[in-house]
Amino acid sequence: MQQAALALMAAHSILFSSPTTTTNPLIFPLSNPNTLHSSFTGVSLKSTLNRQSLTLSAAAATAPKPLTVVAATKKAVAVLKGTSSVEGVVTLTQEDDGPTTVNVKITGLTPGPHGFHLHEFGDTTNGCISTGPHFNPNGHTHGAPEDEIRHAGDLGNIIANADGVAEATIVDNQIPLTGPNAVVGRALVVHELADDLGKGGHELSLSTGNAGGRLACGVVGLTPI
Ligand SMILES: [Cu+2]
Ligand SMILES: [Zn+2]
Repeated sequence: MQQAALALMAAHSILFSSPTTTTNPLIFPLSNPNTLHSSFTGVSLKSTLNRQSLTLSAAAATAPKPLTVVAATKKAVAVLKGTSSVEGVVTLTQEDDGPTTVNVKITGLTPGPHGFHLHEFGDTTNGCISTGPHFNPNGHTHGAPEDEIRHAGDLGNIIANADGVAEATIVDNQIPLTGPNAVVGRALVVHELADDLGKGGHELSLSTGNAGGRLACGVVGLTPI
């Protein structure tokens, strides 16, 4: 198990440092239909990985320059607007594959909690309604951000002060800025009411948290770091 993991890590490092040396051996078995037999492919892959490990060791021993791993920071922003005076700006930043930090400032709210979600679509052709349901790539029911069973887009509540201003910093693992579940191109929505986090016993609790109307929304788009 550990050996396999190490081999995979080695293969991964190689992919970063030298794409040309990995592409050829990986493509080679696919280009030859005779090697598609399952057992042979397995053996072939294993030996390919071993060879890559050796290549890595040799390269590390001879090359004076260490591999440079550049931390990749991604940043996105959403400008929230609606049909009322509610508006705001939300920034999302993510380092490598770490959690996404969401900085929220929304004004014009009634004091108290308001449901705040990442909705599936970045489509505002019909206002915030056309942003669709909560982003839910895993087919779960609605929940709280800290729940295991939740929509990826369930970011809980933000709380407006007496001046109607809600400021919050949310750190979440389910709303990455890249990869298959990337949220860039989707929309953030702030609601009229509190999100009951799936526990209100209302018929909408397990789909929307019964958070009421959509006051303002904004499409998440990439921005300079
Ligand atoms: Cu919502
Ligand atoms: Zn939800």
